[in-house]
Amino acid sequence: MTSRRQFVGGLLGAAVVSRVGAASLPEAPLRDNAEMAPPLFPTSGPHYNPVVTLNGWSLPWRMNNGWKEFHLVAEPVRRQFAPGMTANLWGYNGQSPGPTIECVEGDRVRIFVTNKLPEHTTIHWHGILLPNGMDGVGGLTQPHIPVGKTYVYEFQVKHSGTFMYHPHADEMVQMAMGMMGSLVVHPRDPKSNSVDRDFAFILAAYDIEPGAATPKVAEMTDFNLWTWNSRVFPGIDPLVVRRNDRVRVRIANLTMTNHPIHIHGHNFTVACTDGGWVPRSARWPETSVDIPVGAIRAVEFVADNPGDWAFHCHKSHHVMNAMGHDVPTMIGVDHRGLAERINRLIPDYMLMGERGMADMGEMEMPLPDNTLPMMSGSGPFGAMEMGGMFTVVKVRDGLARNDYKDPGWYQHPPGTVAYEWKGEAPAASRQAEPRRGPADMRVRKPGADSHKHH
Ligand SMILES: [Cu+2]
Repeated sequence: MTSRRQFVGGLLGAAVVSRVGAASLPEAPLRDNAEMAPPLFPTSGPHYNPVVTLNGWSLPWRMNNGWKEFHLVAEPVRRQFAPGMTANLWGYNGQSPGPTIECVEGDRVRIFVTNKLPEHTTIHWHGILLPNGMDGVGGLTQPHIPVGKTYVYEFQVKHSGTFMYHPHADEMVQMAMGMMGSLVVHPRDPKSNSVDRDFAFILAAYDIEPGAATPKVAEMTDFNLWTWNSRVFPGIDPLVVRRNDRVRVRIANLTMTNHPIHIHGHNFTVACTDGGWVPRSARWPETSVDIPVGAIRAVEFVADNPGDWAFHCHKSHHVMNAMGHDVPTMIGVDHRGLAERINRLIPDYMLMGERGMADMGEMEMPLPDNTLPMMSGSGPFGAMEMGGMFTVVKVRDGLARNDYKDPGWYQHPPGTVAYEWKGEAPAASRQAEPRRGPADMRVRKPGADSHKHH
């Protein structure tokens, strides 16, 4: 007790909070679906432009004597990855990832954490500068939160930026099961680093066998579902932005590998990491940003190019859904007649891959229940042959300020879409055969006196 009172006193000077102030638990709002919630505007304290969490939501809070109080409940959840596939995960307040926590630089934050998991847990506030005993490392800075118990974290938020929260207890299992959430601290001055649209999501990877629903928690490298906020394309929300909006996208990586996230039709700069804001003079233009493991990058761009722009991880295996990685390469193999013969034995059998794998984006091969096709999604021009870490930035004229509704596909102005050449096929020019002449073939014999040849 004494040490706790000393901590609070030391942090806040005279404004010591009585234990009675923390005695009643705030409500723990729940969510049972993966739809994007509208931004949660602050009802108290300094104004800020709230973030929008892809396929997620921000956690409501209550004010209590100058403290912003949140309540997280760690618990098993059901999370739909995309229509047709739902997983058994662990998360917070009904979903995985947990709700985004938003607060303001200087806020005094009190977060209640109730453990409804089958084992103990803690929460670490990744990137936040706080007193050691609030850091959430089980065994090192606090006892683990036992099953059924509620612990309280209290700290004053010292700097604005992009952070996250996750357990620091049985980490391999708890993070493989989806326990994570975004934590955004807005600057106290609303004009500082302000943008018009501010998106957040976390990169997470799962290994769920086709037909199964629970991740294999011991997997180290061979994941088959590459997700943004525990969603895969075509289940990931588009980033809907108004033309000429200044846009920020905050991306945290809790997978076991790096992800080069790439935008089409625009360039961006890295404006913020989990260490804080990048000085403007130190930002340079990019179209891909590599997000290292356990790190966060917030990129910013001006959405001045109307259209439907792909936004995705540039590792081509991360824009696919569950598949075996032991698929043989069949390009160039002549299958003619083979499918017919196999079909006499196995009626639904399909051969694939001899012309590439694009056919898989369109065909309907029977899949086990609760399994997504490897490549899916269709656009206005056909199958998109994507999955995993892929979505679309939809830049449109004339959207309302906080309108994030999917505006449908981009209507291209006439004459601005790649088109088929219908004239005579031109003779293809090829690079000339490399010249092979005596001059190129001249070699020196080992040991020969080279001077004689010149
Ligand atoms: Cu990736």
